Amino acid sequence: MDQEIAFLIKKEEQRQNDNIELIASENYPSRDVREACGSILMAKYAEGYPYKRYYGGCEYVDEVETLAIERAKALFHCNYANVQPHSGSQANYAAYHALIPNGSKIMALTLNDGGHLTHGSPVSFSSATYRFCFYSLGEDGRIDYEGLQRRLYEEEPDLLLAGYSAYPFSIDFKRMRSIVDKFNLDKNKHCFFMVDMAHIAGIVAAGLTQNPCDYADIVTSTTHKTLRGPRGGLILSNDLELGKKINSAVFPYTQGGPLEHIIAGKAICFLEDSKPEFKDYMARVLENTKACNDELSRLGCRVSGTENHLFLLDVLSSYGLNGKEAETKLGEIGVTVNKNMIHDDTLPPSKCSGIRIGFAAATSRGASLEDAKGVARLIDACLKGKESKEELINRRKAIVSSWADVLSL
Ligand code: DSN
Repeated sequence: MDQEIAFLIKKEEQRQNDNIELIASENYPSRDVREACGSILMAKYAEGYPYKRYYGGCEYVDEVETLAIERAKALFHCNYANVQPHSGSQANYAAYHALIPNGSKIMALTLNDGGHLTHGSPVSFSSATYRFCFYSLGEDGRIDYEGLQRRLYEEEPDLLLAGYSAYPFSIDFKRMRSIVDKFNLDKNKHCFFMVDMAHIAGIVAAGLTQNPCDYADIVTSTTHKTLRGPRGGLILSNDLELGKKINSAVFPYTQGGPLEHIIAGKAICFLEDSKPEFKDYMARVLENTKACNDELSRLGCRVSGTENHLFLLDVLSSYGLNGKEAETKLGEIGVTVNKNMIHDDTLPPSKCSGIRIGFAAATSRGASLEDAKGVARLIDACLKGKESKEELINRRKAIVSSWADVLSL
């Protein structure tokens, strides 16, 4: 009926099929997930929680949400899950509220070093509601755990926050827990430890990195990045008393009616992610990301290195371009990335010295190790500006030609 919107959806589908998608926070959900999210469940109001709703007629959505909760708990080996947050930002909002009163102090990593808007950026609710202080990365671009410990004793925060949006290395959650425990003991404090695992949730689900649920008081996530689910948020814990506070913090404190159609999509994604095929997929994501990083390094570029699904390419020192320029040049040949601050960045966030490259989405479509290296060579050729746009576009088309259609996944 609505030709204008139908046309735009078709164009976006075509763009997704034609392009090489390297935005590290994007991915393609399965057809089952998409169908659940477009289902008639979206017509149902269900404020409250399963079997304790403010509306009648919730008998089926109660079962949907219960399945989503149980599958999330099984996938991440924890005792409590809230599947209602509409997004990662809202999950963080509710998690902070459940843990600490307004005005409390949170210690996080800055946005410039790979943090997130909700981790204390001046333009986010987080810095208006809480006092933030920050820890930083070491010279090598990795978390400086000793520096973090020093900052904890200097700042005496009420909450330590880990988990990042542009950090290419594994995170030692176990070490952070022991730093917080020691601080609490030495100072007779009760600093909480929270992890926002939105970017790496799929790697955690596949058992290929430390599970923050084993160490943090609360773990928040999104479901649409490495997890390959619908767009949405998730909160996990092993503390059932805290779980009651999280429930009230999500509804009614920050949200109204849950999106039961999206919760159905989350339930399907948690089931898909529990299969051996998902573990294989996630291992391939890590291999592809490393192959692309290493090939760019072999070509003489300054790259961050990687132990997860993303890495950073310093386009300023490698090509004399800023991140915005590199993003635009690559966009013109159908390679989609985002500009990103790098660890020792000298440019403002509107320009940045780097781009962030992730392989979760491309691997979902079937990108091989050879493709990952080919993508590196394509990026290099494009940013060097030595080939015509037409030649570069043909190279991109050749790489994508064997990949799956995004609607077939
Ligand atoms: N905006 C997301 C990202 O691109 O990493 C994080 O929420």
